[in-house]
Amino acid sequence: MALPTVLMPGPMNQSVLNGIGDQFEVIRLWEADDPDAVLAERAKDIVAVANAGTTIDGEFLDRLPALQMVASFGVGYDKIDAEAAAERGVVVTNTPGVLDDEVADTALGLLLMTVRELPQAERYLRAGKWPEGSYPLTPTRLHGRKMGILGLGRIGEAIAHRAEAFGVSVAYHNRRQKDVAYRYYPSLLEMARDVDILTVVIPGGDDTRHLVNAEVLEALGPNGILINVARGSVVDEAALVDALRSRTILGAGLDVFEHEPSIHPGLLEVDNAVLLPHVGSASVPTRDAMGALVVENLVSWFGRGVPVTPVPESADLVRRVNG
Ligand code: 8YV
Repeated sequence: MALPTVLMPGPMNQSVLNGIGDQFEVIRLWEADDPDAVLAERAKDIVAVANAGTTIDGEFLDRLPALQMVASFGVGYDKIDAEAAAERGVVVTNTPGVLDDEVADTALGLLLMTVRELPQAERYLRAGKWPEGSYPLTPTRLHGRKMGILGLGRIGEAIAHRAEAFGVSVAYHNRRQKDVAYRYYPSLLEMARDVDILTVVIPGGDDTRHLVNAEVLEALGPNGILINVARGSVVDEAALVDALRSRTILGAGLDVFEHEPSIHPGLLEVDNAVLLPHVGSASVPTRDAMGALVVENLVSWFGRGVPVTPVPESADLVRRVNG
């Protein structure tokens, strides 16, 4: 019997290829000389897409009439139109849970780097400046600060636990209050006024675009630190550059950017921003665990008709399929 055909639009973690290689036929689209021709020729065979970062919208889905599943690598799936997929009977899965600790560790590392200017201090040493005098004292410190988490999901809670261990108190803003001990703010602006660290962990997409704007940054204030490990689109980057230049806020630690991998030139110029190249989940064991979950979703769906980690937009469809 022919193996089910999986389309891979772009390169993925090797663990995905290793995991599905002998159970599926994999079309490695990025290696094709004429990807459109390959898609047209193989469209009727393609039952799944294994995806890492390619935009999948209604138009793309319409080209694949036999498609049943989009198995996405990563917890964020803002590049996939999951509602359009559900309308077409296509289940979307992501990889939640397995990267929470890694991303939370990165967030705390980034926060410490930003507040205590650790990358700048390291650059000072490497530039041979230490013999001329000590690195200047940092204007502030971490413990005793108040963190407001924008998007208290699983990663947000992992960040909250770590923040508390560093002597930082925690509050949060979500659309709805959760059953947790942290103070809830129905208004992001009010939370920004009351805290001096704003940590962005909310999903990207149209609903959250530019939630962190000039007004929120102004409210965060001159002692305020912005940390973003979610999606660049949540922050109005032009407003952030203005706020960093004018010292409306003290500093920013960013792992994600609006137009990554292009970086706003203003961010590269300011000395009060720490910038990382989207490495939140980027360790071999964590990326392997994410890859394994992509594989589990494909194997489970095509073996038993049950996705392991469907996204909420696919919930009704899964219920209907499974009776
Ligand atoms: C990865 C991420 O960088 O999980 C996410 O949403 O942003 C990261 O873990 C991304 O999935 C790589 O494709």
